[in-house]
Amino acid sequence: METTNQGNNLTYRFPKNFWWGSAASGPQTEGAAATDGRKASIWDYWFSIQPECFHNQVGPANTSNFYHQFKEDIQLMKETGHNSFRTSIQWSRLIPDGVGEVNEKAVAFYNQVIDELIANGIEPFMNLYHFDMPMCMQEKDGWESREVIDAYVNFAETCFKLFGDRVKYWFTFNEPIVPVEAGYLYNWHFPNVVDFKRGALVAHNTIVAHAKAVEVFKKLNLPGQIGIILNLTPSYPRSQDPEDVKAAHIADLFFNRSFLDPVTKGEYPRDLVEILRERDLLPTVEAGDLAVIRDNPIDMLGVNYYQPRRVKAKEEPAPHDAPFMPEHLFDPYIMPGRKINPHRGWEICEEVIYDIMVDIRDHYGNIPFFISENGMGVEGEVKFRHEEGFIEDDYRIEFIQEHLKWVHKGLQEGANCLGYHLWTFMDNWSWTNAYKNRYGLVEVDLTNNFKRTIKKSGRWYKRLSENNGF
Ligand code: BGP
Repeated sequence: METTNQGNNLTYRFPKNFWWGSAASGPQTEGAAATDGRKASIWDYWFSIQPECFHNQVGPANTSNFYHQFKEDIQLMKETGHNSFRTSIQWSRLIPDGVGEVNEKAVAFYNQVIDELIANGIEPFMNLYHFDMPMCMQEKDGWESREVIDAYVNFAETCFKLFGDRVKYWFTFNEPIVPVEAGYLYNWHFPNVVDFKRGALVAHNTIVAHAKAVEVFKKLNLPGQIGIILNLTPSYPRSQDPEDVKAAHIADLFFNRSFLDPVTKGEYPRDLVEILRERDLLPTVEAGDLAVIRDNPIDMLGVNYYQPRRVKAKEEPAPHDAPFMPEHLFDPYIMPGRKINPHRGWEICEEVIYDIMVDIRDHYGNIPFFISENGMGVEGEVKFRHEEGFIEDDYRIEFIQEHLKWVHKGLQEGANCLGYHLWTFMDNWSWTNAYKNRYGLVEVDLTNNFKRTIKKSGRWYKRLSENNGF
């Protein structure tokens, strides 16, 4: 595909030094799960006891083989126009027992990845937690335990000291609400608990762990910046009827502002606290927790955007004896005519990315942020194989363009957006969906030694980045 608008003739031009790249995570790409001293995370353990919970029973042992192919991959990042790339350090690789001895082989691996990225002109962005609790820490009750908070902060400090001379952009967590929803509310992920109050404790303790890691980072006085990556799902009411509007407000409190407010403004939204207090659902807050949250706002925010949340006022009240769920306060609303990605079941609504930008500009002090994930998972992409061998994924190019048009508009209107990272660089392992839906700019052939082939979108992404627009 040729871009018609090249060089000076661009319709959408982005600011100088805009970050073009992609995001991935250690557990979804490294593979080598039992290699060089790494120990199990909850994913390895869960797969060992319930492989049927994973698409085609494909587990996390050999995800995409980045551990062995990272040099080749970094060349492919160059070929697909990356000037920045995010991955995560696996706690279970760096400190296999959760606390204590640091695994020197893991240090060597992450050092090589970081150095190789920098040598190729790609800025490394490092995240410290991507749903991947070490199993030994889960055995101590995971995020319900204060001991695990301390262990995580020690892990974070170890990472800052080992790699902070070169990594300038750090993130404490990716989508910290997902382990709460998936692990403690909706029974999607291990430990498969359904208990709102325990979920609330997991959420609070995660935020405390985040704030303490930020505090440690600041004390070390390193050259970089630190933030967190949140998946924002703006809530839209079915109508402007006050009951629908209220339902949307409540959904927003639970699913966005529960994390966004404490990490940026240093406090929980008062109306959320009230809703929980009235129902006796507030988690235990220990002395000093609120102060550490208040005193450690982030430097910059990563925003993962995939889909909006549409809600309406409750039609039937929830049964009295049912254990509390957020959906007792609103109903999901299926908007007629919505556009859906049928492979993932997620709505595609591009202008929402602009609404997020305006919200951050107007209600969050216009803090620096970037789009840290956005992307489209498609099943059965091999049917789009071109006769020359690459996957002709025009739908992905269009998906990116349509979102970028709105990012561009937000930028023109003053939003402080520093870049755009696609989910993801190469096809990788997507949790319980395993390799069902493919998101990459680069194809990974699982039947042929993880062979990489750049897709049409990857070639297009390079031109996008080189032209700094389209
Ligand atoms: C985000 C996660 C990623 C990635 C992506 C795609 O929520 O941060 O890890 O998996 O979603 O979603 P999925 O893999 O569920 O299709």
